[in-house]
Amino acid sequence: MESNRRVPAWAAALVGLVAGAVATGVSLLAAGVVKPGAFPVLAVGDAAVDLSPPWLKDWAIRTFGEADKTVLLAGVLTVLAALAAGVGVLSSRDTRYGQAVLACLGGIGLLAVLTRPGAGPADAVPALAGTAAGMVALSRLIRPRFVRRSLASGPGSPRPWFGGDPETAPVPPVMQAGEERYSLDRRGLLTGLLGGVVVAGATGAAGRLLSGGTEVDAARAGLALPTPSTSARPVPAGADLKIRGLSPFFTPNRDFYRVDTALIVPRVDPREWTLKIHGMVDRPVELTFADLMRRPLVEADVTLCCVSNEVGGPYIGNARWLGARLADLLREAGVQREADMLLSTSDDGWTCGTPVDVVMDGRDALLAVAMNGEALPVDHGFPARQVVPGLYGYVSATKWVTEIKLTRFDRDEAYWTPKGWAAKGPVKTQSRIDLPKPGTTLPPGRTVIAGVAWAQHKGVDAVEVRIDGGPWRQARLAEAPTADTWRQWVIDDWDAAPGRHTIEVRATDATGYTQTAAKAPVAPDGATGWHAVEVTVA
Ligand SMILES: Nc1nc2c(c(=O)[nH]1)N[C@H]1C(S)=C(S)[C@@H](COP(=O)(O)O)O[C@H]1N2
Ligand SMILES: [Mo]
Repeated sequence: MESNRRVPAWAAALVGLVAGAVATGVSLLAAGVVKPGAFPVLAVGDAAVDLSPPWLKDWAIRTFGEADKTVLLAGVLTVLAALAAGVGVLSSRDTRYGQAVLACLGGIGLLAVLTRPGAGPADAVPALAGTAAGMVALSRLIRPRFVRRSLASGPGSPRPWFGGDPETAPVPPVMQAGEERYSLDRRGLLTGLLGGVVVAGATGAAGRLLSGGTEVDAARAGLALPTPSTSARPVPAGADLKIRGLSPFFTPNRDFYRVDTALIVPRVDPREWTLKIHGMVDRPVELTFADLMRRPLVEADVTLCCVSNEVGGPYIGNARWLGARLADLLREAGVQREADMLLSTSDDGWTCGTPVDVVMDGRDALLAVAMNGEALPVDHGFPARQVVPGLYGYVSATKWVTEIKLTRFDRDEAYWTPKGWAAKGPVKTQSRIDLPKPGTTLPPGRTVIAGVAWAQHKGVDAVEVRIDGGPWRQARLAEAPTADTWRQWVIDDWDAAPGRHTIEVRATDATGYTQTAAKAPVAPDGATGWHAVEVTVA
């Protein structure tokens, strides 16, 4: 395509970008119709999460915290935009090259979509439709029809860029002559690009609307929570010291940490949700959400924490959960003697391995439907998730859970195990200083030191604090309703003298174990070491 040579690189890049946007918009629309999870951009991001090595994931969680997914999606979109611009430039040399690269990109999206857990043939539609739309947009836009004679005189208006058959449209004589008498028809280019942007925007918005899950939000909002058959133990009045800056005893849902591998959280309609309990059981069970809500529901206060929480880190929260006892459900299914693992799977294919004996030992291991008095927030597993006191979330707390398979640890592996995390993950006794905040400057005199300590299902017996490596002092412990929650602690008579100070904390649990000073990283089974905070008194 000789004439294409005169499309300047920046215009060609813009054309590529718009064609890419059209492809993305159309595939988003198709995904809205077929299945939101079949949006290829998302599938590529999901695949990137699954394929990236553990150190990269740890680094991403450490660096971006809970924004890690936004950063990843932004990354995928940036790479996509760069590639689309490249496709535009290539097309301005030879449209076949551009089209070929575009087809390859579509193929990658298709592959990602089809290899997602639970993908069916229909999931191919968004990737195919998007690629086709992108190719059409590219071929329409990259024709040299937005170049025109710079010396053109008379009323000749620029030829239409979109619509009209480029093969039959008359080629301006000057172009045939191959003379360098063209300049960019900015208006033609602009209308072309605008048209593409409109198509991309409209299809994209429609797609978002269709997959937006407004129905799920409505179903969640309309849910009436049954009264518990067993209420939580009353929370002692002294459980919350109500000190400003200290984590409250109950973490409000909006402040509750979120950790999962989902780029866009699964929106599961409770009317379509079922839970299958199968594998090494005598009587496989399939439960609907209505079945679950009709069961006796137990209320329990449980502190959930993440194995990726660094010493002193934020990935911990305490909530009041309402749910069916997993042990009852398992008994109904009849767990066979050799089964020692509950392999649970979420709607988006994530898996989690929980020891059967832990779930059956009488603790409040729940299939939860509510958190702090409301239906589970979508981010926290609506309509149902597991909660097991005493285990890190990655081995217990499956959100959007749809399947529980009874199996054996020597036969099956959950999501994080082959990626370098321990197959079993009991929570390690830990403590954190919330006040004073690290790095702050405080006035001299009486200063409150306060925080939380946890040893779920064992219970915290003591918390000690020391300053500048001096003698350990007993902190005053707030009460807790059970051993399954964290406990607040406080030292309110530290007389802070001017200078720099290091405050350290350590907890002792009800088994008599005192936190080790030895620092261990979060992988493979949880960090150890004492939380230390440095402050300046001046
Ligand atoms: N479906 C699903 N459930 C999941 C995870 C996940 O990646 N996917 N992550 C687990 C981990 S590692 C933790 S720590 C808890 C966090 O639960 P939260 O996000 O409600 O705080 O969820 C667990 N449940
Ligand atoms: Mo976690």
